[in-house]
Amino acid sequence: MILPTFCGKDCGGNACPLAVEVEDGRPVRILRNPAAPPELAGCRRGLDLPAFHLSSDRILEPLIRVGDRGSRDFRAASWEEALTLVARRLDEIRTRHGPASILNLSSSGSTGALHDTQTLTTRFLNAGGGSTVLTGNYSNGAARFVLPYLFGPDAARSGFDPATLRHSRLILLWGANVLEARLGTELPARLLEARRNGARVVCIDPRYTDTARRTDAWWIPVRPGTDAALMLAILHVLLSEGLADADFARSRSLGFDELSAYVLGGDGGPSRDPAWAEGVCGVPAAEIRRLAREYGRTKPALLLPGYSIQRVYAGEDPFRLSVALQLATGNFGRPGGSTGSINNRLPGPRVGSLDELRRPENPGVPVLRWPDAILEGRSGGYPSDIRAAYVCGSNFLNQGGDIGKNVRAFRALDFAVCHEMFLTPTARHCDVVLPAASPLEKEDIGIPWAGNWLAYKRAACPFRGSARTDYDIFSDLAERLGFGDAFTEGRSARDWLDSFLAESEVPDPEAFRETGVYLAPDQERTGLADFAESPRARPLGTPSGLVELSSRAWARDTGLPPIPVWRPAPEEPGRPLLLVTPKSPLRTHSQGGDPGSPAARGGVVLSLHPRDAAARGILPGAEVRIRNGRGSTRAVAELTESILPGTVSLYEGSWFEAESGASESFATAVSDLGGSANVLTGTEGSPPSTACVMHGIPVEVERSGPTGPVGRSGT
Ligand SMILES: Nc1nc2c(c(=O)[nH]1)N[C@H]1C(S)=C(S)[C@@H](COP(=O)(O)OP(=O)(O)OC[C@H]3O[C@@H](n4cnc5c(=O)[nH]c(N)nc54)[C@H](O)[C@@H]3O)O[C@H]1N2
Ligand SMILES: Nc1nc2c(c(=O)[nH]1)N[C@H]1C(S)=C(S)[C@@H](COP(=O)(O)OP(=O)(O)OC[C@H]3O[C@@H](n4cnc5c(=O)[nH]c(N)nc54)[C@H](O)[C@@H]3O)O[C@H]1N2
Ligand SMILES: [Mo]
Repeated sequence: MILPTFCGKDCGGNACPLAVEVEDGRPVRILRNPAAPPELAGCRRGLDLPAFHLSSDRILEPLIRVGDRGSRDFRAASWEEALTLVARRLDEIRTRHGPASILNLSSSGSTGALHDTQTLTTRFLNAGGGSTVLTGNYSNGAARFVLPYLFGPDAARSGFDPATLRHSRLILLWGANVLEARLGTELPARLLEARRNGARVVCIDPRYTDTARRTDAWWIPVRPGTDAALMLAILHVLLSEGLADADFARSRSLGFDELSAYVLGGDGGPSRDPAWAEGVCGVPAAEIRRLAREYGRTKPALLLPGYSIQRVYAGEDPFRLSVALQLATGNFGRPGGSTGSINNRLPGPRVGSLDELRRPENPGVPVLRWPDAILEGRSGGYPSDIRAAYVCGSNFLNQGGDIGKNVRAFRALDFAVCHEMFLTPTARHCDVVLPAASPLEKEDIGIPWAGNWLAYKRAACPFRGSARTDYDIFSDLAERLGFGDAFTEGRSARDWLDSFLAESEVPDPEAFRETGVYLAPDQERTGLADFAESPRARPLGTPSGLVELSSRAWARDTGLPPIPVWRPAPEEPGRPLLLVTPKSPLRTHSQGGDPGSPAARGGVVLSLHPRDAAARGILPGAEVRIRNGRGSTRAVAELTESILPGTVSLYEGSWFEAESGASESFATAVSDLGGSANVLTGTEGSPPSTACVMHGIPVEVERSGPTGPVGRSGT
């Protein structure tokens, strides 16, 4: 039997239309969905769905912790016992300390119109009286913070459809590794198509990625966290060599002249020219000039900023400058161009989805600061004293900054419960772990990360063990806690899906359920094209009606200059290397980040330049330690010319494994054996958005263990 399916992972695709071949209730393999256009192809992570579903590491029954937090000591329990315990503990804590004493620690382990782990958790907690919630996100927190200052509410339609790449002559992938770390299902195919049609691709990235290799790109290695300086210098060349379309920019933005004056040194500071930028970002001045000239002369040019360039210190400004560059070159809002905003900001097809039952009174904490909020509470200036955490679809102990602090925070909780498929580092710190259904065990409507289409899947396989869907777990718990009706509104999962389709623009829901794909009529939208065409007739919802490159609101709210400026990160003496922690092409975040996983091929690798290795006596394949003041972790050295000297790279998502086991105090620097990048990152974040800083982390690397190769086994 072959059925339409999709992963529903928060992987940059989310709902790639796939098909699964099932035999006797077991998934055999994943195929392309024949009803989907070839551009909507899946990736290797989708092909791994059966392996995850069938994995012998899956949790198949409820677990109750019997050892220390962080240990693997759990005992199996019945659903009855486990849910009775969870209901009792949540009820006690909420009654004694109020709803805000429960922290919603959910994320996007599963996405979809119904089985969206974040929405389900929020709905459950809100139906029961509320909770403390997390604000912003780890993905694009700095960009989301700053874009409304530029575009007002129109930030929500500032992206582009990937099909518009067919018009592009030049494509600037600025920290966007789209063939390995997807930013939408369709982008890889459209990028390769544009390349075949002769568009030139530029990859601005400290690593020479597969994306650069496969598009034969012009590689511009840049020091992590310095893109704003490079952007300012490009603007300098455009302005001083008469390549800027100043009339276009002036008529569509506020502050172009103010920004130009800053670039030219009119603020009394240095001229932000290529020679200045070379000293900051490491790109030779002559190369910057060549890039600026090619960018200024080739139209249309599409600038796609990856989220990486804002997951750094002062990551707000590169996003304002990418918009400024698209305005300065006249590419803003033109087909084959872009606004310079994040790509997935265009509305998808109309379809119903589960409602969070919003409670505006819920106190909020910036996501990066969740451990601080637990540890410090109201006395530390946070809005609530947190006693319990509800974890669902997240592995935040591993994925949030500063793992040592995250462990301390979990230890300070009275109670923590989680729904999981695997015993992740976060799950190991919970009191109760409830077995969650796999993507192949659920029926849902898939809402893609980007694009004007929808996917659909039926439950292809029966539940393994006693796993249940998050919806069913929450329904049961809500019933026990006395708010079952508020949570379910008397509907089954099937009833909800019927109602979502009834509210949708999908003309033939039965055909959609059969094929698993619906394409909306317009597949080639250019965000803010109407405004770019006639800025007076179609003003934006900003105070000036224009793109606010200079924003009074920004200056008022943040105390920073109204225009984007270069804000250097604080230096850390003795830590000369800058660590980047990008996405692995093999996995979605930490899913498969454990050594036994089907996606763990190759072990934990630190990529570094031979020059940096030689200076430290590190041979290829040697075991190394990467350390800074927060902690240290371990990897196997890969020496490569495909990385800028001075930068080292460790994929995010490997599972944390404390060197001295669960008994360690974690009061001082944490020693990790698992290759988990976040023992090295912090929770301070980038001012003013408090967004996470996960690239450009100052570290030192040293040889550890035997001097010779230890093979690629990793941990
Ligand atoms: N395979 C895979 N793809 C994914 C995901 C996944 O887990 N796995 N997750 C999805 C999610 S949730 C998100 S939010 C997005 C995130 O997407 P991004 O944030 O764009 O992804 P990253 O891999 O962090 O970074 C992309 C590239 O930027 C480079 N880079 C790092 N620092 C800098 C810098 O300072 N300047 C420049 N110019 N380049 C830099 C990295 O070397 C990397 O090649 O990815 C999505 N796609
Ligand atoms: N150092 C560093 N850290 C990073 C990043 C980085 O670039 N560098 N990237 C950040 C980004 S962009 C993001 S979005 C976050 C992601 O961080 P998380 O949101 O924590 O993502 P995952 O690690 O994928 O964890 C999702 C969990 O959900 C579980 N799961 C899967 N399906 C289901 C289901 O149906 N139900 C339930 N209940 N659980 C399920 C999975 O097994 C997995 O353990 O990580 C951030 N952390
Ligand atoms: Mo993300």
